[in-house]
Amino acid sequence: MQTVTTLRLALRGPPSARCAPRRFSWRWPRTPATPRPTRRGYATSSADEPPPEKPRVTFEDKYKNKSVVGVFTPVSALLFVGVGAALYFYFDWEKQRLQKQREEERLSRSYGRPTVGGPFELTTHDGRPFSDKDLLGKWSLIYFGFTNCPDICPEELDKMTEAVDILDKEFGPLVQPIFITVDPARDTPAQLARYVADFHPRMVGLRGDYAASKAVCRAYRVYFSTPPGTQPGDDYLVDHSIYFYFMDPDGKFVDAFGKASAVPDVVERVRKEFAAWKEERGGLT
Ligand SMILES: [Cu+2]
Repeated sequence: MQTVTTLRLALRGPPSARCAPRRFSWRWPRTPATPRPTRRGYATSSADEPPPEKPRVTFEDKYKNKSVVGVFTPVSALLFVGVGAALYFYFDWEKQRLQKQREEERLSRSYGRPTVGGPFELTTHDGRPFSDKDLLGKWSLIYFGFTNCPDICPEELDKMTEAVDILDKEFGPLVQPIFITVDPARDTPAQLARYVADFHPRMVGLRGDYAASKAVCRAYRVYFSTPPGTQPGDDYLVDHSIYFYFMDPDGKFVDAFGKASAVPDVVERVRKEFAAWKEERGGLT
C-alpha cells in the first residue's frame, strides 16, 4: 500500500506544484494591433499584465509625415518637372502668337489707311516756314477752313480745341493743333494770328499762295472752291470739305473726324492710337 501511494505521488508530483497558479510567459510581439492568443481564443488584455501603451500619434504627425513622403516621391517630382516644362512651352508659344498678331495688326493698320498727306511748304501765322517735315516727331490734328466762315469752321475748331485740351491734361502737350487756310487771298498772316489765338494758344495757322494751298489740299484730299472772279475785299464763302485729320509722329494719316464725330469720339480715338503706338514703340513720340 505504501508503495502504491509513493508511486501516485511520484506520478502527480508534489501537491504544491499541482496547486501553484499557472504562469504563462509568452514571447509574443506586443504591438497594439496584434492581440495575444489565449487558449480560448484572442484576448485584448491580460489579467496580470497592463495593456500595452499605444504610441501617441497626433493629428499633425499623421498627416505631416504622410505629406512629406507623399510629395517627394520620384513620380511626383517627375510630374512637377513635366507640368513646369509644359507651362513654360505654353507661355512661350502664347507670347510668340501675340507678337505675331500684333505685327499683323500693325501691318493691316498701315496698309488699310488711305494715303492722306504728303509734302507741302507753307508759312506760319507768325511768318516762319513750315513744311511736312515739321510734322515729324509729333502728333497733330489738322483742320482746313477759312477765317470768314460764319459757323462751320468755328464749330469744328471749337471741337478740335476741346479735344486737345482734354488730351493736354491727360498726356501733356503732345498733340499739335493746326489750321490751314483754304482762302489765302483774305487770310493774311495777321488775320490768321488773331483767328488761331481765339481757339488755342498752341494752334498754328498755316497759309501759302493759291498754288501752295491747292497742293496741300490735294495731298490731304480736301476739296475747296472759291467763287470765280472774287477780289480779296469781297464778301464770299468758300465751299470746302469739313474734316480734321489726325496724323502720327511719322507724318502718316491715322484718322479723319467729320461733323458727326463728337469730342469724346476724337479723344477716345486718339487714346486708342496712343495705346497701340506705345505698345509697339515703347513711347508716344
Ligand atoms: Cu468753314
